[in-house]
Amino acid sequence: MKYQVITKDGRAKRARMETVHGTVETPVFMNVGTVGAIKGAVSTDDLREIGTQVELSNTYHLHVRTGDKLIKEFGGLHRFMNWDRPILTDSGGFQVFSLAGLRKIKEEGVYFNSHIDGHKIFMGPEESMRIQSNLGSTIAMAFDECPPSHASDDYIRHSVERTTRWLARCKTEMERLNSLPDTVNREQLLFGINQGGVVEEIRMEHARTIREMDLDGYAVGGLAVGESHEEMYHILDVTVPCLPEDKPVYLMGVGTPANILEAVDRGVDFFDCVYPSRNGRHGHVYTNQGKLNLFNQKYELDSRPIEEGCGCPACRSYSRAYIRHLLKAKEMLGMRLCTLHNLYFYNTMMKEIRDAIEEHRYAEYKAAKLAGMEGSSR
Ligand code: PRF
Ligand code: ZN
Repeated sequence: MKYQVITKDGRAKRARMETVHGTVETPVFMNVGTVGAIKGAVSTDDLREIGTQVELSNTYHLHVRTGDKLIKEFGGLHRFMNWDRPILTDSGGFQVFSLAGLRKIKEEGVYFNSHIDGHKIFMGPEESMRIQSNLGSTIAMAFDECPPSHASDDYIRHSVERTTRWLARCKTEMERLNSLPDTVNREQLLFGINQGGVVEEIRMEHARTIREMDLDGYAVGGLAVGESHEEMYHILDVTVPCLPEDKPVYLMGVGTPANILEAVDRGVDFFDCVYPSRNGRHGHVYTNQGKLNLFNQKYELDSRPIEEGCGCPACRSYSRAYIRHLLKAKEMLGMRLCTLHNLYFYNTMMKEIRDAIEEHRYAEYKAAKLAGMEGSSR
């Protein structure tokens, strides 16, 4: 893996990461395909067309449905999905905490019930690394605990210490797996995850600790879980400078276009979020003038595309009126077109961000983009 900062504009970074599955130009928005498919009937052919650089899948979901062993036997997730560009897999930690039923967190890992049929599962750092190794993703995420936003400082401190011990175990297991002859991707990368809620000191201390562990990249987790936007930006302000300059920084599960514009300004490279796809399935579409709800009656005879000048498959061929009709008729095509437009909007915004940083006009770009979308950032 080679990661190179091409240029900086203030704290905003324009960088390039080379992996065994090709190059990633950052800042980048990864398109979320939890079970190895973007919800809304979006294919990997579609992803290529809308400019997706990295696809993101979830360890936990692929483990409980279909199973990572079967995917390994098939030749790995890349071959399974027919996607030859980078894939990042989330470790399962966050999904276990947000989805699974009754769970017990122990030093060795987490005992919980499957959200599909309730059967008992155990997942710890080694299990998560083995599953991600079977999937053969480009980037594996460390197994962490994302403490609830209402947790006490004392709980957060103990949780973060355990996440650090888990990270050491992830690293050891990943090195072992990458040295085995029948591993799908023997150059699988490992990103560590910073936690600490909104407690400044814990965040900074944890960032300095994991920085010493020499990982391929660093994520900031545990944000966008109920705190205010200002708290999130403040935590980024104090945490990102404690992480290495020469490694990629990933803000997990964030966010709105406004959140991304602000986080880029604080040195973040990688993003992912379900908003564009989830909003698309509900007929909420992003434009440079803010979000539209295509269910609104005012679009029933609107012959314009979702956004004038947009090059996405929806805007190239269809009117707001027709897409509104599809959504009202509950036709899958309606959700699909809105999802394609929204992902294209995010991917295009990231391209604009990269160009603006390269041309040292990021502050102006950000201000203009935010002013245009004002008041409708979600
Ligand atoms: N940890 C992991 N995945 C995540 C998060 C986290 O804290 C978040 C928090 N926004 C999203 N996805 N492993
Ligand atoms: Zn469009």
